Amino acid sequence: MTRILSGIKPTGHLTLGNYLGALRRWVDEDQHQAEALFCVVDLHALTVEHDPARVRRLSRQAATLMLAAGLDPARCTVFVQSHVDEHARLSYLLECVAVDGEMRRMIQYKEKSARARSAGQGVRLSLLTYPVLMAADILAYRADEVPVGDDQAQHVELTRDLAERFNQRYGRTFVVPKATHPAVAARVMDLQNPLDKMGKSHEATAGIIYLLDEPDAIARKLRRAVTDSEPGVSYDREARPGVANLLEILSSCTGELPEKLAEAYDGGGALKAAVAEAVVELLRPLRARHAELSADQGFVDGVLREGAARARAVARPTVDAAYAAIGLLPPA
Ligand code: AQP
Repeated sequence: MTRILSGIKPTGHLTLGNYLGALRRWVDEDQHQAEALFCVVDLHALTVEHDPARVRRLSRQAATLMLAAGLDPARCTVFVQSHVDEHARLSYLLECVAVDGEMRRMIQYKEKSARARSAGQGVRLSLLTYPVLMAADILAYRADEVPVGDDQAQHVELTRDLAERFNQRYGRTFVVPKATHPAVAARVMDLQNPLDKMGKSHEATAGIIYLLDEPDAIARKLRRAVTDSEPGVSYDREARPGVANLLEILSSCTGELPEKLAEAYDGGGALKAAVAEAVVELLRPLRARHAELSADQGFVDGVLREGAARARAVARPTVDAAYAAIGLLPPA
């Protein structure tokens, strides 16, 4: 059976981008079709300036939202990355296989390091090595597929390179995984800046729909979404990124093609209202289930404890094999 691993970083409140680009497919498809592991990748949240209490809170919230969205612990493994030591153990070995230049080429590193510098903050070394830890997350489980949004494709490519290099030098240890992407809304853009993706850690929040936003806030953000001064509605990503983003979000909610949807609206106002209604309805059950689960944290903690035990049992043999293959003396 195909094995799938994917994760969410607790760097902010989960967004519509996280849902349409990743979480929804984990729930609707991946957990039914594969042996699936999903984690809150909390170690990754430490790569930028962070508030410890907030990371802890967001980690719990992300896990609760994953379950609220419909991940079923009877079908898949849900856990927190830092609860399974194998991630950090393997990351170091992969750092010994990766080279400096390939890390500096990563687009996310360039963007986030520039953001840290312009905020007058230091760039943490872990930001540079973050894709290696992500590779460890995937390779430790010998995952065949990594379902991600487009923004993570480059990191999965690096993971493949590191797996192949390690296997070639030290003997076949890892499965070389491939990234898979959803057909539509692989990249949900910021409503205020449709050339930039909707990212949960961005400081300007007006263009971001959070999964726990009230319906009024969702409608307001969509009403104020930046489009253009062209008349009518047409689907053209290059020339009309704002309108295209709205059409893609609507397409993701309704299953209709963006080109087809464009024909149904004669003005931006009507399109925005339709998107707002569709998004509010899409998120309604998730919000309700999140409220129920938040009142039962014992259940969420139990799922995470059990998930970490299962994940550890899967990862340990591979990571132990990597330690032996690279030349480390096993403990007596
Ligand atoms: N805007 C997006 N459109 C489509 N998919 C997205 N994903 C994130 N944003 C979008 C997908 O969500 C999954 C989890 O993402 P992540 O938490 O690992 O980190 P990220 O990709 O860096 O997401 P964010 O929300 O933008 O976080 P920050 O702001 O901290 O960088 C991934 O599969 C991702 O592709």
